[in-house]
Amino acid sequence: MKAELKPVIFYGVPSGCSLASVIASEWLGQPYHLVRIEMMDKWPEQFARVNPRMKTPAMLTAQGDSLTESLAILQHIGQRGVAQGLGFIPGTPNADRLASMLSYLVTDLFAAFAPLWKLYDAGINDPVQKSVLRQYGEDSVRVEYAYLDELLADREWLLGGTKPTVADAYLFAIGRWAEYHKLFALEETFPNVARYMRKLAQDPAVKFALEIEKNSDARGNGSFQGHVDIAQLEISKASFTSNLAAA
Ligand SMILES: N[C@@H](CCC(=O)N[C@@H](CS)C(=O)NCC(=O)O)C(=O)O
Repeated sequence: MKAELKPVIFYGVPSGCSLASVIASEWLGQPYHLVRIEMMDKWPEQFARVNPRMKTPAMLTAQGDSLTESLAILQHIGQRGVAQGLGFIPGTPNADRLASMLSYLVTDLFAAFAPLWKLYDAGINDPVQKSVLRQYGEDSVRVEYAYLDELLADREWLLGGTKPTVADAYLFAIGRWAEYHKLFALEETFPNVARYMRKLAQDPAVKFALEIEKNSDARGNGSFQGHVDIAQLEISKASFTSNLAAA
């Protein structure tokens, strides 16, 4: 069974950063499966073999290896999607630019939202703690959105090319959190980010990934091969707990 596996992406709802891995898989246009994780419910035990940290996204590659962390998964998809412009040949300046942008997004931008998720997930009741977390989160997000708004002023896509890369999938997945947490009026405050988000929201792969999150039976462009039951998957050790593979 292992050898026959198509890549499998484990995505989390509600509103997970894993949306990016689904969008990128759809843009790649090669067969893949999905496993849905309801993050507010009890997580399936088997998932610990894919990611012992119990976080989404995670992936089983076509070789059956588990791969965790958005950055690694998106780079993996990007390298398979050089022809589509999703990523670049390793060692080239554009590959460096993409790595740099992805690193910024998964560290600085993602981290800016951390206090807001803490507030959301931990059910904090103390009004002082609540207001400190809220203010700190909002201030941090504003700093990053100001940077992104300037960057996007004269470019259609994040890296300035003519096609979206995996970094655009990730920015859409995270960028929607400002609205989720009702932080500010995006259109008035950061018009370039707003325009960018509006444009991506019209993209068929993005629409598909959002429908999937809603648990609809969306079909996508034909590369999605359906959901699979995690219990049916043969899962070896997660990549970061394994030894280096022989070259
Ligand atoms: N460093 C990881 C973080 C992944 C992460 O925190 N995922 C969130 C969803 S966006 C999650 O799974 N949260 C569930 C939890 O922490 O219980 C990455 O970039 O992939």
